[in-house]
Amino acid sequence: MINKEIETALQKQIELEAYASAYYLSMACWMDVEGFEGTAQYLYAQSDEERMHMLKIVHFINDNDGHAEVPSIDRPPKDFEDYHTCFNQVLKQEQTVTNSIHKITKLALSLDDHASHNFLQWYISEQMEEEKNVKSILNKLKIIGNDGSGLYLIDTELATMSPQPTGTVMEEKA
Ligand code: OFO
Repeated sequence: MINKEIETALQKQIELEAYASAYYLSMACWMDVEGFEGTAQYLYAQSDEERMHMLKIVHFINDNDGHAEVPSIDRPPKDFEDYHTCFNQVLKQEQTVTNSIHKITKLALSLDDHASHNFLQWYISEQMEEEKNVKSILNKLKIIGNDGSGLYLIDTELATMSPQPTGTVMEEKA
């Protein structure tokens, strides 16, 4: 049976993951209309991933005698200053999520809730991977600066780094 304090903390995490999913979706839309289709594809896929992260917590709570609640979230921004700003914000967003995961993991340990502690290890690794990926994109952006052909190249590269997001025309035809 899930510890009630952990259930409340995980419920907040559900909210954070749902917001991350909406935020990436909004950023993907902005990239799409600005002509960065490869980056949009990458961010649409990130949005799907965040929803999957949220669902994993929902199932963990429900499978352990808790009751997960569908979160109400703020609307993410629609417009972004420029390409670089988006990825700086992605890093901030990921760091917020990482901090929250670390806090809940610490709480689980202090409450001797080893099942939750074990469950959260997956999120710790996932956040490390995500932060590493964003930092690598930011490093490339530092080299590129505002060079148009550099941005074109990174946009093409990001398309190859992402799985096909759900709900695409290609997927519907398959
Ligand atoms: Fe949920 O993985 Fe990042 O935020």
